Amino acid sequence: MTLPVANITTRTTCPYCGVGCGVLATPQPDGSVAIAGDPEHPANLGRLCSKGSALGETLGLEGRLLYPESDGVRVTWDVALERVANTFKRTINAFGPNSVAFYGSGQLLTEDYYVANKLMKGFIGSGNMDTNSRLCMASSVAGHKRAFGSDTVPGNYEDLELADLVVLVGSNLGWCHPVLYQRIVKAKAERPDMRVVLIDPRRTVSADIADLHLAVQSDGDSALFVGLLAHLANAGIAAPDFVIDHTSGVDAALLIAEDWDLARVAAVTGLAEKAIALFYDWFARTEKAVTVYSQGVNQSASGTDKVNAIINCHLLTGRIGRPGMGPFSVTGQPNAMGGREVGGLANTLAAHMDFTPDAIERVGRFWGSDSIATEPGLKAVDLFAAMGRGEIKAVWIMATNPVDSMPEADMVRAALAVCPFVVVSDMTGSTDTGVTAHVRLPAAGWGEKDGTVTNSERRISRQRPFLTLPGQARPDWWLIKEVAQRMGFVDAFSYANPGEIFAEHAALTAFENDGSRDLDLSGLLDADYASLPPTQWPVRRKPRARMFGDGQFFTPDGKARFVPVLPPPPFAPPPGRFILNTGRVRDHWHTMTRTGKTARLSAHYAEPFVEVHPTDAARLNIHRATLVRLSNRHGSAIVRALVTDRQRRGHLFVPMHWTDQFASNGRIDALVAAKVDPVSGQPALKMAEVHAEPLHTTLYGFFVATHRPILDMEYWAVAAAIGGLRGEVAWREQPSDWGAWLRSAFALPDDAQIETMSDARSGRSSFAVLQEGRLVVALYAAPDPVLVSRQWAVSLLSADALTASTVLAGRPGADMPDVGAIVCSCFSVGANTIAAAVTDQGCVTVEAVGACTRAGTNCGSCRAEIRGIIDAHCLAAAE
Ligand SMILES: Nc1nc2c(c(=O)[nH]1)N[C@H]1C(S)=C(S)[C@@H](COP(=O)(O)OP(=O)(O)OC[C@H]3O[C@@H](n4cnc5c(=O)[nH]c(N)nc54)[C@H](O)[C@@H]3O)O[C@H]1N2
Ligand SMILES: Nc1nc2c(c(=O)[nH]1)N[C@H]1C(S)=C(S)[C@@H](COP(=O)(O)OP(=O)(O)OC[C@H]3O[C@@H](n4cnc5c(=O)[nH]c(N)nc54)[C@H](O)[C@@H]3O)O[C@H]1N2
Ligand code: SF4
Ligand SMILES: [Mo]
Repeated sequence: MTLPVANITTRTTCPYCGVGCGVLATPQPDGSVAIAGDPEHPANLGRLCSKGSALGETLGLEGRLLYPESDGVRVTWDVALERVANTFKRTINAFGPNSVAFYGSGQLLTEDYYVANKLMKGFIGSGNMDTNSRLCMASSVAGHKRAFGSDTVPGNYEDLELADLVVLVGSNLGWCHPVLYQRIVKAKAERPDMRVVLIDPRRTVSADIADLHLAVQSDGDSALFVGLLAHLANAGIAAPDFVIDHTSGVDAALLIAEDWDLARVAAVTGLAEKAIALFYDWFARTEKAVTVYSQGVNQSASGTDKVNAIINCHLLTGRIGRPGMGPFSVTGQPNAMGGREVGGLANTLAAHMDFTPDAIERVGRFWGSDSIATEPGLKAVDLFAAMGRGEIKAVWIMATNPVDSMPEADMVRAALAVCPFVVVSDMTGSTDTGVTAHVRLPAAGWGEKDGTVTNSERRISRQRPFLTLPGQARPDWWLIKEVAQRMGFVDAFSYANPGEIFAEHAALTAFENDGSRDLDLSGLLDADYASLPPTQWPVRRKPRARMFGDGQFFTPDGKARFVPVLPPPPFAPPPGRFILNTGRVRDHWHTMTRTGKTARLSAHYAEPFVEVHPTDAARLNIHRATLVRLSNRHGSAIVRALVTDRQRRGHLFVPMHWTDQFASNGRIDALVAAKVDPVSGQPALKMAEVHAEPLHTTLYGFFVATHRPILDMEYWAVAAAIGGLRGEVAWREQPSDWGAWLRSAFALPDDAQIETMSDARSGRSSFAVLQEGRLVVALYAAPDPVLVSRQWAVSLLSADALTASTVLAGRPGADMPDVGAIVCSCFSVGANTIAAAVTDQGCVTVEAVGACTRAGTNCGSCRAEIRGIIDAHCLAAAE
């Protein structure tokens, strides 16, 4: 390959969320890469969110795993691959195929995933190939299969724009699917009659476009939708022809629903009857209704039931598969759908076929294998539990970081520690999972690899390379096929390129498919892989944009199934305990291996935090920005208090992103119990039960530095910053010798001059280390959370001709105004700048603030937050 060629633009797809935006990547003569939205991609029509826009900043090689390693020592590919193949072979010979496992990811490309699944299920002969989609989409998959007989997402993105009512359930679309959210924002601006209802225990930014926010009690969703089903039936909204001709089981579903009147729903959901009635009335009266749902639905011990409770309402009204209506599960990862398509979940075989005798025989024949697995393998939670018991003796983890993202994460870490052979293929070096591996294989990353992904609306798009492979990194499909061939499966894995793999995958979807299987790519068999345009499946003669509008489903009788759902009783933690809810922030992606590299994306939230309601905070003696310890019998975490009435009382919310690379004690999954949905096996990641208390802290600290310190203390968190990094720390005891502490933590030379300023009365101290007028370290310590402006301090790292007194003062001078916490990460515009535009320049609309400051004018992901600042200031002015 002769990549990269400066100024040549490559059409590719964003590697983050399941919206699947088209990206134009153009390497520049200076080695950087210009990123723009692809105006021709139907998912985004040129838009990108903050994470997509910052992709160019994540391509640096720092932190990358560039060479194969065996027991921590660099080795050749040959040595590493031989060891993997031989150890897997030996283990299988000694203990049988079910003693080994693969754990994959919705961040693999379809081609990578296909090869991994074929090796494990087709040739090793075990079902033990599961994926992080178990943590993500498994309940949606199970719910789809129960209702439709297939894992089919009926609608497409356009339906969200065509709808007159969009119901967001357990979805923070504004932050997690920002471009899709922007499409709704635009549609709503054009058609103000369009309504949006948000169902989420928290008032998230997505409430910005909501006409109604139902702050449902955790897991109250089933009750809410079962009540809705009853209301629709009673109000005569059912579509009798559709129900009779195209569905089965309605009576059983309605029998349960009849008991759920408003009062009962209100009692279980914690919502006011009036608010519930309004939602029911809107839903009943609006034919064009789309219900979008995500992790607040899936990641629950009753996740599959929640999915079916939603689908039941669409079936009863016949609102499915027609323009502007339908249930819509939005996928998280860029290729969550592709993984489901190839059979990446342990309970599917391949190409949307399950472990039925027919499918096993058919797929075995297609693959030319007589050792195909005949039964499902272990689902993620069971897989790591079995590993902990010594039953899994070799595992290969690909493109996922289970030591951070699995529930009971400390148990997962312990399981990996006792597993005799752990292989990790990743693009990043020391992840919390990577450090447990015996063999580490350097994978090619985004921009280097070549293949396809499928987004939430069943659209297959190409990811294309525009960078050369760094070091000895290789694409995932290549390393899996090399191991397969070394295990003796030479012919079945003789792929020369991803195009060949895709062709085989497409052929399998079409193989003996008389229309009884939803996934059918026969129309792509002769397609030119290199120039494949974004295409929705199924594609026989031509692609189909919507499914089920014709009332034809994939169940044996062709009818959709109502599933009777019995809502669970409300969960009340024991006195003194909180419900711990977890999820995402706008600018970070999961375990931060890529977004954590960029200063821009790290500025929005720079440390792990807990959202706590003011009443709960007061009761616990937790104040703004103090530190909080969360604990239960599984583990503990230390996070910063964010006191806010966006949160329900009795509930806490913590982001899932922080790892041991970025904080001393921020791995939130250490606290989440491995309780799973009985149907899907998906863990209830949104509902742990925790104890919360203020952390005993003598002194808080904040620093900026050119380099990363080594911190051995109860609380620290670091984040990328322009010119170095920034960090927060806390001491239980004040260091007795500050000079010694600084020298040791920041590895300063003995002769480094440490300038100091302290104020005995307030107990505040500042320290500065400068070299030729440039800052090396600035540290501010105080008995209360440090008030120094973070953005100002970070700007010191880029300043010349600094004096110690400027740094030590700890407060911006007139020449370096404090922009405040970063709101718009595209243009690094802070809250103070936006507030000044409101108060000094009279900007009272988001557009006016944008014209004045540029904030919110690129990706638009921060527009809701800008509106929040405007509202706060207008309110203050009115008071
Ligand atoms: N910025 C960003 N975007 C991402 C990702 C990321 O890491 N960062 N990850 C991607 C991935 S893989 C995924 S899966 C998606 C996830 O996308 P989302 O599901 O939208 O995101 P989450 O923040 O996990 O959870 C959504 C909401 O569920 C709510 N919730 C919790 N419990 C309940 C409940 O019982 N009922 C209801 N109705 N709501 C509840 C939470 O309060 C939260 O606001 O995001 C994708 N997009
Ligand atoms: N408490 C709580 N826990 C959660 C969730 C939650 O909401 N709350 N959400 C769950 C969900 S929905 C998800 S999807 C998971 C996500 O959790 P993970 O999958 O564990 O998180 P990532 O950080 O995305 O891990 C991806 C890894 O793959 C690497 N990588 C990136 N590209 C490639 C590639 O091309 N090849 C290879 N081999 N490696 C690559 C990255 O460096 C990184 O180490 O977390 C789950 N855990
Ligand atoms: S919405 Fe953002 S993160 Fe998701 S695919 Fe589009 S640009 Fe990427
Ligand atoms: Mo996910």
